[in-house]
Amino acid sequence: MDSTEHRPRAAARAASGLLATGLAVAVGHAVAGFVAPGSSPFLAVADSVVDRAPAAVREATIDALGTADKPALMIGLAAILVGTGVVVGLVERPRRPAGSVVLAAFGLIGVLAALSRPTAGPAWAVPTILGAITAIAALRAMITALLPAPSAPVRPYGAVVAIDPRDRDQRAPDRRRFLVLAGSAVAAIAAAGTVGVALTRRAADAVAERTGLRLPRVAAREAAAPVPAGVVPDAPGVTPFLTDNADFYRIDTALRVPALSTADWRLRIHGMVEREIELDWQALVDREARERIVTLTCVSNEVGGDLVGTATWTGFPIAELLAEAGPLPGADMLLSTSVDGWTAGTPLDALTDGRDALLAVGMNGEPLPFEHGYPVRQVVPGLYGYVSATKWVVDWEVTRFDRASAYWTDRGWAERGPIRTASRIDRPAPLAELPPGPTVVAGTAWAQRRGIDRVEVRVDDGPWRDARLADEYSVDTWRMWSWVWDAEPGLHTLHVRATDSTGRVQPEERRPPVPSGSTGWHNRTFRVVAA
Ligand SMILES: Nc1nc2c(c(=O)[nH]1)N[C@H]1C(S)=C(S)[C@@H](COP(=O)(O)O)O[C@H]1N2
Ligand SMILES: [Mo]
Repeated sequence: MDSTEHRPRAAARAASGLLATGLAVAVGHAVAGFVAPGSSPFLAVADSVVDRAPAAVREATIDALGTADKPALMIGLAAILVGTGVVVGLVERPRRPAGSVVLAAFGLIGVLAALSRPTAGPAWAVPTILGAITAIAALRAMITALLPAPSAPVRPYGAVVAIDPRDRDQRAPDRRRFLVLAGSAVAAIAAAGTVGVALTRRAADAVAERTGLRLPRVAAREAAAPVPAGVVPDAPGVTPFLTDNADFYRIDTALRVPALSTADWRLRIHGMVEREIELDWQALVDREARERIVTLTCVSNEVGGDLVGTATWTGFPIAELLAEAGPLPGADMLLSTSVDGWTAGTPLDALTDGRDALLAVGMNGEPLPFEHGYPVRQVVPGLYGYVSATKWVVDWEVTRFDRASAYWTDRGWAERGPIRTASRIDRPAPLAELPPGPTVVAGTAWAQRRGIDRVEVRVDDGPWRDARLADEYSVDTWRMWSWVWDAEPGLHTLHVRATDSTGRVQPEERRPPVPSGSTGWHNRTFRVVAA
């Protein structure tokens, strides 16, 4: 090719690569603003590097750089991206898209980093994928403008060799087109970058704040009773009594997890009250905190499902806050609203009858994870989450069931949502192939507020047998059980059913979760084969 064209063209190609890489980061960051801040490719990779760095390296860099280790990491990553961008531009050819392959590989790293974050869901891959696709499309367009590929060979017409004029045009670099493309890329980076920063800054602030937040101190008399070892059966692989935050089921309508900081949090208590109250974070945490272990359950849980979990919650009694506002006679519902507009209607008596209904700020000793309602949510023993467990709660209206309705009740779910008695087989795993002989079958059962008094297991059409109940922690937590089955060869189906402390046996009839929670006995089938 023409050597006089070489230098400017190399610079322009490098610029193409840089712009494409910049687009990937900016578009990824902007889309992350709508998904979750942590899903931004740049932030996800930075966070993954921090998490994966061996402790010694981490400490050495923090020693050397003090608190500048985060900015230093960011600058390091930015430098790697600039270098990569230049290379991407220089190696890309219209017919040999090596630069595009490098961008795709970086995209894959970004996707893996985002998906490996502790709270990631499948949607966390989207920002990086969209960023990478935009970048590759832009790179291809710019490089094609700079290095047009001869599209069709020169066609011979009889003895005369004619050059199709369109082919000739396509062979000349189209500087104007390149400049338009590059200018658009700069504008797109600026726009996406601005959107991304605007959308993620508050979130980033909240993330930083949460990391440094100390939970309110809990006086010894308000601490949760210790969990005795006997609350879980002594067998390998049983469901733990306390559910880790990372394993805790998550149900909400939020496409974007709200990132509300404690500084921006307020709770307005109004409606049928003697005094309207507005609480800020400090006014909340200045109160006496308590800690309680409560099992939360989702009304959408199918028979045998896992939309149930138990955590130690740190918070403040809802009853005391309500008492300060002074509900007026005739009020029977607390309509709570989250910062993203979701609502729940909770019977006032469930909040004031002495049960441990909490305005919670901590979950298993940590500030609430964002997905679980940071900075403040409700936890009410005995009621399904859709009528009680408002996350990111900012508004309480004391009202009446005949005047107000809430998000899910407007969509056909029951107005009141007491938790039904349920039981579940957790081990052996579904469809497991087992050797004959004694086999530990274990699981959990719950009937919050009432407590579990009995769990029975049945093999095929045999008689019901009493399972061994693990210790009860409280009537508001699930109760584990185990049963030793003398497994005989063949295909066997085990059923489980629980009885609550009122003597009511869990009904056999299978009903779907709508409108007030599923019913029916859970079963699992196993094949027992002699070795
Ligand atoms: N703001 C808000 N809070 C909410 C919901 C919601 O969609 N939005 N879902 C509720 C439902 S249906 C349940 S079961 C619980 C689940 O809480 P978790 O995600 O912390 O497990 O949150 C409740 N709180
Ligand atoms: Mo739920």
